[in-house]
Amino acid sequence: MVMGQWERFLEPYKQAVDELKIKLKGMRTQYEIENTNSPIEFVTGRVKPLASIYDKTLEKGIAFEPSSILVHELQDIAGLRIMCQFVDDIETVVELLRDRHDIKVIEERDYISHEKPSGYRSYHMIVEYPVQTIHGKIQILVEIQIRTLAMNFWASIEHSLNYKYKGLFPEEIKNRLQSAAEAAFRLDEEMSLIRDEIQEAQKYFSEYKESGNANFPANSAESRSKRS
Ligand code: 0O2
Ligand code: 0O2
Repeated sequence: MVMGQWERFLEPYKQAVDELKIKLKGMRTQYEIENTNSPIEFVTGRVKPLASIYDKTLEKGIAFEPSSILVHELQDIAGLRIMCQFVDDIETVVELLRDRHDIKVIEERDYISHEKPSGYRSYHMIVEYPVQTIHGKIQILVEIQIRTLAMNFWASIEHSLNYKYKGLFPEEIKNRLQSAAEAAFRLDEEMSLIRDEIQEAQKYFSEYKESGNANFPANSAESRSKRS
C-alpha cells in the first residue's frame, strides 16, 4: 500500500528523467550530424532511490512521505548529469539549457567559480519541467548537474568514499582528496590549452570512422608513408 503510494509519486519523476535524457542526448546527436564538436560528451540520469530519499528526510528532519514539503526540500529527486570535455563547454551547455522552451530555470548554483570546501566542482541548475499525466500536466523539479569528465571522476570517487566514511574522512584521505581535486582542476586547464588540437583530431577521427576507411586520405599510400 505504502509502496504503491511512492510508486505513484515517483512515476512522473521517472518520466521527466527519461524524456530529458532523450532530449539532451538528442542535442549531442545534432552536433554529430552537423559534424561539429559537441559540448556534451554524455548524459546520465536517475530518480533518487527511495533509500536515499529516506536518508535525506532524516537529515532534513522532515516526514518520509510524498508531500509538498518533500518536493520543496528535495529538489534532486529527478537528476540529470551532463558531462563535458572542456570547462568552457559547461557555459555553452548552460546557455543552451537557458534558451530551451520546454524547461524553466528556477535556480543556478555555480560550484565551478565557487568550489565547495570538499573540493567539489560542478554547475547545478534546478529546472521545472512539465510532465503530461493522465490527470493533466504537472510541473516536476529536476536538478541538472553539468561538469567536466575530470570533475565527474573526482565527484564519483569522493561520493563512494563519503558513503564509506559517512562524511567523516580520516585526515589523510581528506588531504588526498583535496590534492586530487587540485589535480583534476589542473587536468582541465591543461586540456583547455590544447583544446583546438584535440577537437581537430576528434573531428578527423569521426570522419575517418564514417568514411568506412577505404578511400579516406589517412589510408592512402602517400599518407601511410608519411607516417612511417
Ligand atoms: P550511448 O550509446 O553510449 O549513449 P538507461 O538504461 O537508458 O536508463 P543509460 O543512459 O543507458 O540508462 O545509462 P546511464 O547510466 O544513465 O548512462 C550511462 C551512459 O553514459 C551510457 O551511454 C554510457 O555509454 C555513457 N558513458 C559513461 N561513461 C562514459 C564516458 O566516459 N564517455 C562517454 N562518451 N560515454 C560514457 P548509453 O546511454 O548506454 O548509450
Ligand atoms: P546524491 O547521492 O548524489 O543524490 P542538499 O540537497 O541540502 O544536501 P544542497 O546544497 O541543496 O544540498 O544541494 P547541492 O549541494 O547544490 O547539490 C547536492 C548534490 O550535489 C548532491 O546530491 C551531490 O550529487 C552533489 N554534491 C554536492 N556536494 C558534493 C560533494 O562535496 N561531493 C560530491 N561527490 N557530490 C556533491 P546528494 O543528494 O547529496 O547526493
